[in-house]
Amino acid sequence: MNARVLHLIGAEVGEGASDGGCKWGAAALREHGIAQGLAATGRTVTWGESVTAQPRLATSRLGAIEAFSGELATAVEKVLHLGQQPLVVGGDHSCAVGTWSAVAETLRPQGTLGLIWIDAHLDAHTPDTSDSQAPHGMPLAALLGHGSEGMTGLYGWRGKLLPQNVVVIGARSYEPAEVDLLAQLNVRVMFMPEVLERGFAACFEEARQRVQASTAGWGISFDLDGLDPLDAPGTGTPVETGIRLADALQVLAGCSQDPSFVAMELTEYNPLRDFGGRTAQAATQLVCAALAPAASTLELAA
Ligand code: HAR
Ligand code: MN
Ligand code: MN
Ligand code: MN
Repeated sequence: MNARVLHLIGAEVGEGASDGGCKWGAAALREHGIAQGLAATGRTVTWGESVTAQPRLATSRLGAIEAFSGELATAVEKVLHLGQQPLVVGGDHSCAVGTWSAVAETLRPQGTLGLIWIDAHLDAHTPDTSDSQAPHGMPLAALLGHGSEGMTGLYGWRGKLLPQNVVVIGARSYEPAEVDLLAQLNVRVMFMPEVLERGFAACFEEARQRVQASTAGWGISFDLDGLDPLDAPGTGTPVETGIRLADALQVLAGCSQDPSFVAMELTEYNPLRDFGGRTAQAATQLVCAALAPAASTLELAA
């Protein structure tokens, strides 16, 4: 079973998006009982401090995200050094820079980081290509080493993710410059038509094998807008025809039991658009499925 303490870190950031509602996502999920839900699966759960973006201290939106990324990375690194498993609860998806930079830095003595990126978007803009200039449209490019110095250069090195170690699943809303960058780098992108044709299970299995091969550890960055808005309407930027919740729950079940699974991140929950709390429920179910210890191995270990 997964005996590691699961350590939730709130990433209170909405400044990366045009609609700042995701800033309240972590607090709302905490209020909703996401930690209690996880504890009920049998995991030992702790919720430390949340990290809050401070736009007033920055001269630009990008500057605010850069400063926040460093602070979040420090919090995530601390949790990893304790031997615990981080679950970063967003927050807009710009938080991925801090989360995965810290994981990559911590894994560095052993090897590289593998990452499954579930999202309706590609998040592969740089400040040079983005029309919206929204930093939450840039974190994947930044982790691959492309973008502003403040987003790419945490810990003094670039390329936290190697192109062959990341797979994007569920993309269906993007601009040509993002497709070009990822194609040029040879990143495997499973666009939504492929997911619909092959099924999410087959896609996730291929992705898992790829991110596990020759890496020192792997994780999942789950942007809730990867799900179909029928199941998760409460996100910053919903896009129709996504991954169905029932499929995601079945496929992610128990994936953190893999000894090389290091961390998870859940992003883009916007409580201001979550009428009736359906998305908070979906988000809770998702992390519970992915992070639950196996009932059978739990008995073996006892
Ligand atoms: N591609 C658009 C932009 O850069 C959309 C931004 C991304 N939104 C997200 N990220 N929710 O996954 O403006
Ligand atoms: Mn995203
Ligand atoms: Mn370290
Ligand atoms: Mn998205």
